Amino acid sequence: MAKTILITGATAGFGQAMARRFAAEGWNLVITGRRVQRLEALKAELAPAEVHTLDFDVRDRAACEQAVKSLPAAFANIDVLVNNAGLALGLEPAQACDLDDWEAMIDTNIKGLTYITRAVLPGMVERNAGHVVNLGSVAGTYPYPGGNCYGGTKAFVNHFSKNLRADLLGTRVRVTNIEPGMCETEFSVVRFKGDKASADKVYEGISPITPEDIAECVFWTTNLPAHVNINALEVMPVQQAFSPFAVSRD
Ligand code: NDP
Ligand code: 8X3
Repeated sequence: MAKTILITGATAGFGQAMARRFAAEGWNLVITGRRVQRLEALKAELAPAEVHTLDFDVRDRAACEQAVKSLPAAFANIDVLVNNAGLALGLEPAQACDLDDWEAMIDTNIKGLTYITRAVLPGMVERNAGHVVNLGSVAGTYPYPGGNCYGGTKAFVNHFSKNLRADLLGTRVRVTNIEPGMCETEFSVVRFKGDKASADKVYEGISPITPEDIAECVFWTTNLPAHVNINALEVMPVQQAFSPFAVSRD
């Protein structure tokens, strides 16, 4: 029987690439996002794969619960949940940030992720099978100027993922935090609020990770033998690495 994957944020970037990757392998898909036309276009593209679309905002707790409850029987037993919907907004220093941006990141990257997880998890535990894959980030481990609240939300995702594992011990439910570095998707266009020129500069002169690279990581992680749990997978482009500590001298 075909397995079912639910991917939040499948209208762009990683989510869209994952949808294509899993559909090509014969999985049934539940794809979500706010942009309905993109969901429908992706569903049409993925035919004859079995695809169910759900358009809702992950910041809306009732909508998240209702969306999971509304799944038709053929899609209701989720084998893999990918909590991918998320965003960064702004790169200003903390003291100059827009509090609305911070709230949107917290509501999406933290609260939305917990709403969906809480709705899907009981079914996985009941079936004693399943895999929750969260999209964290290198920003959740390594601080950088302007990362402030975005990095904080991804640090939550990192620790929440590990704590889920602690609670799920004794079940066969797996949890993985995927932690990508720089990847060219719509991520930077969203971060710079539609300023495509600034977004393009982020990736100038480097070969960033591609959405297909991350889709491959998720596919590999979720198709390992059932006794193996990848706790976290940190993935960077070769052209991205670390700096020494910054020091401000008098
Ligand atoms: P994109 O901007 O390309 O895609 C983001 C997806 O999230 C879209 O499908 C969007 O759908 C969805 N989304 C955003 N907000 C909401 C919301 N409130 N409700 C429902 N869906 C929402 O970004 P990426 O593919 O790059 O990012 C995917 C994940 O990976 C994010 O969690 C991001 O933080 C993380 N990440 C990205 C990195 C990168 O460099 N690109 C690196 C590390 C992590 P729609 O707008 O239709 O609702
Ligand atoms: C996004 C990765 O390095 O652009 O999560 O902050 S980075």
